[in-house]
Amino acid sequence: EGVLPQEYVLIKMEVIPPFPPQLKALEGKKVYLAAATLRPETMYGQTNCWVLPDGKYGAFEINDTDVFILTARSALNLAYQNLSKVPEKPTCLADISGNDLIGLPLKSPLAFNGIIYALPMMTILTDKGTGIVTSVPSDSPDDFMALQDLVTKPAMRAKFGVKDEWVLPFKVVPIINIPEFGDKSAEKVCLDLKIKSQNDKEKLAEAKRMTYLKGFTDGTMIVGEFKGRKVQEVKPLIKNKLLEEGTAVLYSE
Ligand code: A2H
Repeated sequence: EGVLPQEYVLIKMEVIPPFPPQLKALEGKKVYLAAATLRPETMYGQTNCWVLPDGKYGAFEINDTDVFILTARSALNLAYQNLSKVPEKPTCLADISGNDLIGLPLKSPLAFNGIIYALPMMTILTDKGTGIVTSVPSDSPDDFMALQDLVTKPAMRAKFGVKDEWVLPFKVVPIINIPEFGDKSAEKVCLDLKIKSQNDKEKLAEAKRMTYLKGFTDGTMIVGEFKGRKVQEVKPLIKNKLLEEGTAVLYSE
């Protein structure tokens, strides 16, 4: 962890009822997978959610109605940020493994896709953010490659019980134009660098370096309420809109 705290936006990805057996203890509650992001302006392009199959998660009471699924570590931090039913004390209603989350249907704010699914990603760190990541393959090289892996590898889908209809047809949703990279910057850079898989760490770091800053400084929104405006300008506006409508909360660590 760095010296300065990192502030994330937690996107409330709502689990659509009826709940599967492993979530039955949560019946009647509003249950969300809480995904930590630094790019709230990209939420229009969400295609799925990522969980770590071997990851340990819990369902934590945030207030009288809402339950967040995330790591115990992040639940403890949230409890010290006014995001726990009992102040400074996380209350866990159920222990859940990443594998239990795979295939959950979700409704996520701003996403053009009405229903998206929780899918396995191997490179999620459990000591960063919430351990839940929302997937925007148009603008995130990690997300593009993880989805590409599932799409091109039937054995990987079989291993994790991923149904074909959760990943196929694979459609990147273009949301931001970067003059140098076009409307699907992550896809372009992954192809240009010939990245083979989500585990190609060095090349993915390079892809992220190439796209991350450019998306912010040179990107223009091509969809949504702020279409035609610079990413730099609308990022705080979209963040505040999500916070005000209650579909996201701030989280620092
Ligand atoms: B970002 P930083 Cl479109 N393990 O959100 C691995 N990755 C994680 C994570 C974890 N535990 N928690 C969050 N992340 C991802 C959107 C996005 C992101 C786009 C482009 C780039 C990008 C959609 N995924 O991140 O190490 C989340 O993915 C580029 C780094 O704290 C989060 O923002 O800087 C970002 O990594 C936080 O990474």
